[in-house]
Amino acid sequence: MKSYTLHRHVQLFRFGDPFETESLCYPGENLIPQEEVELPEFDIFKNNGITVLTYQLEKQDRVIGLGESVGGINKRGRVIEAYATDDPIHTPDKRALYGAHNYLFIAGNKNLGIYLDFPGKISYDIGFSHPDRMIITIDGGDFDLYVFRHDDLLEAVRSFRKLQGVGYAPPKWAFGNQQSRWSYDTADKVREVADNMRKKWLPCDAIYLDIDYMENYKDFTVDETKFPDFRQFVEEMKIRGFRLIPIIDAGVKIEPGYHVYDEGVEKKYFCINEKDQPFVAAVWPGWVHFPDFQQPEVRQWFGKQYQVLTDYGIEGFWNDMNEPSVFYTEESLGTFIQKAKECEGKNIDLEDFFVLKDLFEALSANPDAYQKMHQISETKKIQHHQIHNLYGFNMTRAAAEGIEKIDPNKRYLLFSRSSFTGMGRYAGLWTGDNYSWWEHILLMIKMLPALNMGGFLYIGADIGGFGGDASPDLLVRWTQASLLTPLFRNHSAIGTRNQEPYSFDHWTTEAIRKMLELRYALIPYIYSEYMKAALHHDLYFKPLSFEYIDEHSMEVEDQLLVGESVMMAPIYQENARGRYVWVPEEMLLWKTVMNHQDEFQVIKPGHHYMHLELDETALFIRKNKMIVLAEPAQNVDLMNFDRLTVLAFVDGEATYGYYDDDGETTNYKLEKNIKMMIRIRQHHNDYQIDVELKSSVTISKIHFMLTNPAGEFAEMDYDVSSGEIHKGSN
Ligand code: MIG
Repeated sequence: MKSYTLHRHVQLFRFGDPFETESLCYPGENLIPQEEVELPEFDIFKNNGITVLTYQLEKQDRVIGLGESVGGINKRGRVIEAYATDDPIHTPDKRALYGAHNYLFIAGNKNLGIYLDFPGKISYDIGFSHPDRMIITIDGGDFDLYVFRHDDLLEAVRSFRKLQGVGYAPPKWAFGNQQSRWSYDTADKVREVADNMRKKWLPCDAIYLDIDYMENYKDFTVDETKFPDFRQFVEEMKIRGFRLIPIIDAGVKIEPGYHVYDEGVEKKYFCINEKDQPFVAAVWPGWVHFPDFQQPEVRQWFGKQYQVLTDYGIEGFWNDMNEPSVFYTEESLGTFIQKAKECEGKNIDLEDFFVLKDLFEALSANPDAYQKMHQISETKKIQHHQIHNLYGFNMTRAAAEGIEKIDPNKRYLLFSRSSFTGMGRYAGLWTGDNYSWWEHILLMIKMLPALNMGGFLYIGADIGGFGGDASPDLLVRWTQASLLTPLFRNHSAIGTRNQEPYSFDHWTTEAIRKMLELRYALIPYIYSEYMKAALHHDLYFKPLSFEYIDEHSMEVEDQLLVGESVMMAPIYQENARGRYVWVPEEMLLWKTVMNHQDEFQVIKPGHHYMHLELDETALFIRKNKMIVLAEPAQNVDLMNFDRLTVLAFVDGEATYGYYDDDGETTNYKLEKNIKMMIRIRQHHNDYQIDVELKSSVTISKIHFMLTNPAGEFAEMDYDVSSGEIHKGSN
């Protein structure tokens, strides 16, 4: 083991000769090894190619991070596995989901952060086998261990994030409402969704195309029988204010004559089997090959294919099935069929029955396929299993780099299902196949900050739940809970009940419209906070414990801080007409109610039961903080960001740096785009407002809505051209 100091608080411990994952992007080659190696926090044990790191947990230690996984914000008591898995049933016992996120932060008397840069399987037993031990089992002996020793947790996260580079910047319209379903499988069905959205005045920016838009599930093809004149159709929808977002799957259909297949075979771009033949597996298209995204040349080639769709006018994609998901292989299918034949006509006993059943279930037990599949890394043939967790990351990197070449100045929407640390530079992610279960609203809330810690910022869950049937109240509450998630998309599985916002009764549609309008009103704040977090290695979603040190804030698992000014505490319980909220400091409650005026109320620190009927949404504005709002519109392009409203809770003095940019080009440097600095000084019910604007800014009017700790409310208008403030106006 060698050790290096990267920074006063950051050390790298290199075990053996690690595989270069490229998850981080600092210049590693300049490292100078140190003599003394010290890693006092861990006991290290190596056996049979496996490395076990053991950490002694103290009673009060909380373990947070590990990205996409079931469980709480505090993962203590669980086993979590980093091994990208397509598992559509996220029950509490599940250990692995789609992404592999090897970072965690131990918060207690001493704070410690770690990142394990290793592309294979790792398991984290966090006080499960033994209550005060964290046992990390690494399926190998060659890896990098980064240790972050900061007193402040947020600083530790920032240090980790800095090593990854700046975060992905989506176009601004990607913060609007998006509607999806598996599938709107014809142009007319897509039109119907668009019609309904506009007819019911439901703001929406994008409609999704799931696998059925393709010709026999072949990537980069469009089925002209279902989508005649696709180019024209994309344009028609764009004129109506909707972007179409097609899905791209990892597997390439085996079909001579299909150009992606032909070229891939000819140039040896696919993953191979033990005999160096392209590896064969089955997914939606039937038999497929998987591109070997480990090879830079393959990434370039695959990335270029996206142009087929951008040439049609497409501006966003979602990459799916890139764990990669395998339904079955020739071998697993063969074994099953053979056993089934043996049983045919026989009076089979229970043992045979269970063997048969297990074989059937094992058809999609991917680990076997991952052992047999191989990839090439710098001329070396490597078993896919060893580098399994990089697959989705590299597919998405391929897409991002390809798209960037198509138009270097344009931002595209891109997100992926599978991921690895570092992918947050290239794209966002969605949390995969959740269910229309109330429990999954809470699971989403818990996952958001854990994902942010790993640099995944453009994130969201399928609103309303993917599997199963959504009830109208579930959809309403889920929409409220997602109000501030950067990716805001309603999506549902084939065969489930329709759950578009207009699919239920009139009341539900109205309640959701109110929420969507609130979402759009919040876009200036969401965008400002998102971009600052991406460019400044910050957290957009934070557990309360990152800002408040009282004992309750350490424990809260169902409230989050969002950006610098807001606390959210959504309802995620069926039939609830309110909930308990922990308010760690005095805050301003902003309650929106359908068909009523908004309500504002100063809330004292403490535990509060908040009444919130189904059509009521609460947001909390932190003390001496503010949020920036705009008038909602039917889509983001139609919004006017020149007339803004600032909602502030001021006790003495509040300041805010508002970020904005053109929302579509790659010209998004942080300093340049802090478009205004706002300072509000309060004395009783008197306010002094200073707005410092960048010269290029087109903002013309700002409406201020101010509350002081006495709960007194004041409104005033700031006219930018004259610099004058008019009090009491509306
Ligand atoms: O095997 O493309 O997570 O969002 O709708 C299912 C169909 C494949 C899984 C994705 C889901 C998508 C679905 N896909």
